[in-house]
Order: sequence, then C-alpha cells, then structure tokens
Amino acid sequence: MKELSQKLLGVIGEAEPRLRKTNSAETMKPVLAGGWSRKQVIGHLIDSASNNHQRFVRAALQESLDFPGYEQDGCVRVQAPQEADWELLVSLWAAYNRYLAHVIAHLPESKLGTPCRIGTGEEVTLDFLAKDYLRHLVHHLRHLRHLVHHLRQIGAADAEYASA
Ligand code: NI
Repeated sequence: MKELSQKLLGVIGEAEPRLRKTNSAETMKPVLAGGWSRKQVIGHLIDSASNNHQRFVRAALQESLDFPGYEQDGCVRVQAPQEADWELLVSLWAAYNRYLAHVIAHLPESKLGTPCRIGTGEEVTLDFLAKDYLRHLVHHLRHLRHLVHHLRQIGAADAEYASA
C-alpha cells in the first residue's frame, strides 16, 4: 500500500495550493448550474475521507466488514459546508488525507483481501476500497480542473467557473 499512499500524497500536494488560491466568492457558486459548489464538493470529500477511514481501520481489524453506505446529498445538507470557512474546509481535507495516506501505508498486507460490503453494494476487498477511495477523489478534482481548462479553451477565462 506504500505506492497508493504516495499517490494520495502527490494528489493532495498538487491540489491543495490550487484550492487555497480559489477566490472566496467562487467557492460558493455551483460548479455546474444546479450542482454543488466547491465548498460542497470539498465537504463531500471530507465525508468520503471520514467514511473510508472507518472502513479501512475496521476492515483491518475484522474478518469481514459490513458498513453502511452514506447518502451524499443528505450528508452535505446536514453539515452545511456551504456556510463553513473555505480555509477550514481545505485544511481539514488536506490534513485528513495526509493522515489517511499514513494509515493506508500501514494497512497489513495480510488484511488486504478482507471481504467488505458497503451498503447494498457488491462484496469487494479492502484493497479495492483503498484504491477506489483515490479514484473517487481524483474524479472530483479532475472534474473541477477540466471544467476550467475547457472554459479557458473556449475563451471563457473570466466565466464564473474559471477559478479552480
Ligand atoms: Ni462523489
């Protein structure tokens, strides 16, 4: 898991300064019309980190893991990241992920095959969950970035979405 841990640290190291530079008004606006703002996306990624933290640790301690899924829209609504400070969100998200990278690096090799069921999903292994965690994180970060690149290409550098 050392390699996955290093990749996670690399992704956070690359994204964190870019997120910190985001103009504060931009962090509140929907990234796409009707969708989540950057604050809500980071709030969602903090949920993902905390849920996966518990999955990883429990799966490493148990023979198998049955863990509830999480309702992403409900989680964001209840926690109201929209009203939280952007710096706080980014700092927590970055620090939580750096700690998770440490946890991932220490997951015992012998437990990577632990069968895990999340909500009503198919049975997967702890190894899969850890790799899938990074895939999900990268998916959301790419979504923010590619949108910006695309808007710049079409000459919309000053459009409301262009500050990721
Ligand atoms: Ni997601």
